[in-house]
Amino acid sequence: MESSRNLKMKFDDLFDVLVKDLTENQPADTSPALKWFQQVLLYNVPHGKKNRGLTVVQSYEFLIGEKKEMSDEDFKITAVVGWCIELLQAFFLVSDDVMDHSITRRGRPCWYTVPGVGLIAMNDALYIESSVYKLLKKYIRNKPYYIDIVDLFHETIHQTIVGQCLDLLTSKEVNLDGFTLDRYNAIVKYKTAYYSFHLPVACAIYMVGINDERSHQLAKDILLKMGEYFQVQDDYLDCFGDPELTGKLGTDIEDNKCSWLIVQAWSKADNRQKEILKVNYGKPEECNLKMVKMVYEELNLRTVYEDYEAKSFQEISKLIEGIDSCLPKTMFNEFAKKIYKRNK
Ligand code: GPP
Ligand code: MG
Ligand code: MG
Ligand code: MG
Repeated sequence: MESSRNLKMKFDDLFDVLVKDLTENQPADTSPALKWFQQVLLYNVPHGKKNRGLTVVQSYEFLIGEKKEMSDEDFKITAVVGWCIELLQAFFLVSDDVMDHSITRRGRPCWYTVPGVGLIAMNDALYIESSVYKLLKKYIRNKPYYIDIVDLFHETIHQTIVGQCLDLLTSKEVNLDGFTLDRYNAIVKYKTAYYSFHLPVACAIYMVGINDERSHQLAKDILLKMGEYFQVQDDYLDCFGDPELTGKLGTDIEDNKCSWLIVQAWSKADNRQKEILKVNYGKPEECNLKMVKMVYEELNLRTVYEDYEAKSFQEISKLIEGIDSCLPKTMFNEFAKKIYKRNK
């Protein structure tokens, strides 16, 4: 099996090729758009952790088994599909940062705040999305799994948009009683878990030729659980993370988001604490933030989170242990290990 550093370097190298695919040999009368889009891609796509993209390649390696080497062709097409997920992620993040009024992303100003960009960012997001299908067509249109992968991308985008809609509508609630754990779980399943966890592995499963409903369902159950856990971490880091490491400044409290922290706080708070949360949650001033964070500290949410992390990791490990199909447990374990106790 390829060392993960080597694999990452080869994966990174492919990006320039894909940028060329999308911006060269196109109709000459679209030239200014192509130049612009090249900047969009360079700014927004390659600067993340790339976990989602790399997972397609790594999962494929696990699925073909220890004994077989991955061919150069296999590497290329799995990496292309991986980059398509990174493009999808860029499409979501460019849009999400506008909707969440965010300031920084991956350690740099959010794209819509860059001088000269503004709301062009909306079209840029759509441009990135539509490019995914250009690349899939160019590289895998003759493969037997082409239709499954294209369909999976369509389904996943739909699920993510539904999740984002739930996230945005819930953040308009004035009554914190609406921030239930059930609502929270629905938001994170749709807005994060499908595209971040289910999509990369499900692509790899299709690409090795596994089509049976049961294997796909089994993988989905475990991956959605991991995705839920990942978004709880994201919510925790929004408030308690180090922006130097996460590359972004939190906005959940100001944005009145149905974050894991407020769901926990609301369920544990006494009347005084509830009053403080009611007055200060969803407000923009520094003093409002401070009051909310004070209640979080009073309720020991850092410890509540650590307990959740340990419990959730155990639950996921148990689910993985129970796998009784051709899917390799190591594939899921590696994935779970990558995110356990993450700080970025
Ligand atoms: C993460 O939410 C979810 C997304 C980025 C999906 C966005 C979906 C769209 C259809 C636009 P988040 O706002 O907590 O992420 P972050 O903390 O990275 O801003
Ligand atoms: Mg958001
Ligand atoms: Mg956001
Ligand atoms: Mg967040």
